[in-house]
Amino acid sequence: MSYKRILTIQDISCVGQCSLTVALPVISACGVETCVLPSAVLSTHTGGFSGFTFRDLTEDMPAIRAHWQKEGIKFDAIYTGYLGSTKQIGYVADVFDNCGKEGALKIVDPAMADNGKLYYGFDMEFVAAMRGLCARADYVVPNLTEACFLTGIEYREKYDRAYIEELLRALTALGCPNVIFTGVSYAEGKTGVVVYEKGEYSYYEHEMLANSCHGTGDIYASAFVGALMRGKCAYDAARIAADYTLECIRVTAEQDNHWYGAAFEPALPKLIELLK
Ligand code: PXL
Repeated sequence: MSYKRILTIQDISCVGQCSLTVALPVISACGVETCVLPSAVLSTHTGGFSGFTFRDLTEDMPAIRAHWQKEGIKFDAIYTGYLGSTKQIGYVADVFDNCGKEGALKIVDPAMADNGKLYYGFDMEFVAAMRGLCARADYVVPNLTEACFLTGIEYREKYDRAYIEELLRALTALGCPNVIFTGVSYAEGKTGVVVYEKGEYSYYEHEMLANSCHGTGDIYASAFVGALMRGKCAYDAARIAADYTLECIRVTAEQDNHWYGAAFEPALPKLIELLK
């Protein structure tokens, strides 16, 4: 049986341990062929560095897609992360429509916000376009802030299960049947991930570590996609991704002044172990 081939669409931050520099090694370590469509090239990510360069690759996308179509190149799944422009989201929708094999899974990480705020450079027009992309996805992988921007529900730091369920219903009302909702915390010292599949709610709770790192959303979503493509069910993929991300955060805490990302590389053997 041939192994799976996926396409991931997100930026290359040359330095910063996020987006493609995470997705490529993490999904490859899961034993899945990982093809890329870079959305933009930045010298670093935008979360803490200043003066970074940004080359938007929006206008390269239609020709890349057309070449793949001419060559008959198709993918078993398409997974999107940080995108470079509002206009680009339209081209990504076109890739969804034309580059997936029959039944290809579409996974959208609406990577655009955290801690109650949009990332640098994004606006409400981008959010509206991202809402449309989520409507075409089989799975969306938002954090709390992204879920709030997508649904228009007010962001809260303190919440209960009723609030999370309201967000889940509003997210699925956008048109996406399944939500992998990260960073949901109901108890002090604990956090976890909600897996909401076709209206069924399940929750994987784990320890909340004292340190947090930039880029863990990308590590999480990439490990989730890799595990899903290895044939795990959504709940198991969500659990494996959570355990791996926790290990990455633990390893990062042992490093001196590693502020710009998570040290995910030394933890890759753990991910491979979790997949067995
Ligand atoms: O980790 C999300 C991400 C991806 N790519 C770029 C970013 C960020 C978050 O800040 O700036 C360029």
